[in-house]
Amino acid sequence: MTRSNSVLSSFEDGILTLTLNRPDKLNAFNGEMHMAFRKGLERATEDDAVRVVLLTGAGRGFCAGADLSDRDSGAARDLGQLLDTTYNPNIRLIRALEKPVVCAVNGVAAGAGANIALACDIVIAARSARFIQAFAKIGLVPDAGGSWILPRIIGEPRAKALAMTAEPLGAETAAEWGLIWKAVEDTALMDEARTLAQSLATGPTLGLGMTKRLIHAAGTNSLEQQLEMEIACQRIAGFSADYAEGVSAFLEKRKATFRGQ
Ligand code: T3D
Repeated sequence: MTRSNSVLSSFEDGILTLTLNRPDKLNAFNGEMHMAFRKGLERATEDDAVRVVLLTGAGRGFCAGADLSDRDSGAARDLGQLLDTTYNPNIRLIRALEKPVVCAVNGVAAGAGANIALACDIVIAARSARFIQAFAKIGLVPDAGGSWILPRIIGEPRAKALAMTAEPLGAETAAEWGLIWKAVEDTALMDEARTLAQSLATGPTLGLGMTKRLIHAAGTNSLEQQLEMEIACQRIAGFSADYAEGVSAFLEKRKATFRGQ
């Protein structure tokens, strides 16, 4: 395990686990934490041994968004520039990473903390967790990609209501609305998340990465463009070692051993 002051990073069996670690502040982001998180995501991008990222939080919260405790109330500050250099590069890294990113939301996810979770590929939350678009409470707008992803996955009416009221949304309702994959018992969260990560880490990483790329592209592609993209990706997948192994394993009635290539 390597330790920055604010993000714990451990690597085992193809899984890079990143744990947001400022529990006394419900893992709210300060500058150092943004940089440590970015380092972890860059490692996930560059290191072929990493086949899955598992993101979670230490303590009772997942992430309370921006650390507001270092702000002088009323002091002017260019938050646009702050987003440009902190949250946005990390959201881009999560979305562009051609490997699954599993998010285990262990407690409250507020503001940018909620939207970082929603940028991940498969989100599992503890039943007691809440998602709060807290921005309106302090006069801000949804950021960290929230204004983009919320209407896409839950539709405008619910996205607007969540963003304008800043009402907490419980994990079970979040799952019913399709905002996340599922809500599980608090005590089962990390076991479920690790089991899922282990299964993905022994999966056909190349194909899983292209699956992510295809699903992202579907948001803006026409059917024709998407069909063309499926041809291109399936061509690559069809020449992969994992496809050959998957078919052999099926024919030989055994479990496939995918190498992610
Ligand atoms: O400004 C920019 O950087 C631009 C980018 C903005 C992106 C954003 O994320 S804006 C939204 C910022 N986040 C919030 O507004 C959420 C603020 N927090 C809360 O509303 C509540 O803490 C929660 C609803 C998340 C949880 O409530 P609760 O009752 O479970 O816990 P608590 O008692 O409020 O918090 C526990 C501790 O964490 C407490 O510290 P203390 O009193 O024990 O010393 C609290 O101050 C601290 N904490 C919680 N959130 C933050 C925080 N400290 C700093 N920054 C926080 N965001």
